[in-house]
Amino acid sequence: MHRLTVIDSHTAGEPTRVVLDGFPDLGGGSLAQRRERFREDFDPWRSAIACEPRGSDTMVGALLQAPVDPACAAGVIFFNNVGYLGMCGHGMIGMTRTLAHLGRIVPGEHLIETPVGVVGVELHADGRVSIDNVESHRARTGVAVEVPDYGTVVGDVAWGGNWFFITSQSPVPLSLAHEPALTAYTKAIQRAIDAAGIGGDDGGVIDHIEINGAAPDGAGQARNFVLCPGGAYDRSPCGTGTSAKLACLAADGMLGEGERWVQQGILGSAFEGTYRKGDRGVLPRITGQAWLTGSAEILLEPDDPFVWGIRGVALRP
Ligand code: PYC
Repeated sequence: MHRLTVIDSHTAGEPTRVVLDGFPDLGGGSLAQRRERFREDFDPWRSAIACEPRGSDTMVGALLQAPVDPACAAGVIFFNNVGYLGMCGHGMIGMTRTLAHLGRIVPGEHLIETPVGVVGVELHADGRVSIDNVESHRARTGVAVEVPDYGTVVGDVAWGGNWFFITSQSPVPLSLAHEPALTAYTKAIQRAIDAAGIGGDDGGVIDHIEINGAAPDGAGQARNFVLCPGGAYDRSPCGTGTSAKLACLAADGMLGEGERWVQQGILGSAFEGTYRKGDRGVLPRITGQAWLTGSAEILLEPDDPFVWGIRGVALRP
């Protein structure tokens, strides 16, 4: 029997499972190289940890790694029910909360290595966490996609640590009661984007679809609905999605440097965002809060027919 030590948390409703011990050695090299080794040689471990029966379609795993740069407090590789994430905002907030719980970091600023670059985190004395995300930018605006049953949908393609297609068009209000309709709509957009071969400006796959509009609760804030690659919607406002949105707002001149943006997710829980100007786009700072939900030993019994998890199905082959 194999044992893995994990700590679970949720950030604004979206779960994170930090893997502390028991994972096979991925060797040295950059976090991007180690993520490729994880993908090629140890992918069943991903589904064993993130998928049912131990996880769920919404679970994001965070494999703790030793950083290459000694100035960093830790390294991390994020993964989910169908694959790997470049960065994960809610996951970084959850992991920071977990490192604080373990006494590995104290309130203040720290650096964390990810496969897409170094991210700054600030643990505040009140338990909130700010992340200084990777530079985010809008690659294209006014991208029109023909979406069967929905017609022409126009949106932006933007990077926030993952690639997003962001539209303000929604067939229904952005409330949880409409989740099945929002999921069906965003899945249809994802299929149309794949069919049209639309990608990021580095050739990266757009694997997150975000609808962004006014919150229907009268708070005067923005609300989003974000479809993640494995077909589940983000319960949080999505840290990388909020970063991509900040890049679009900055490019449109609708939000100034240092101005505060409150971004609700579909549950109504919120992140705060601000940005500084970057070389190419914006340097987003996203603030939110995570709560611990569990501390466990995951057991992998060799004769369990689902020892490697019930695998999720990605929206694309
Ligand atoms: O918070 O960046 C995020 C995120 C990505 C996927 C799920 N959450």
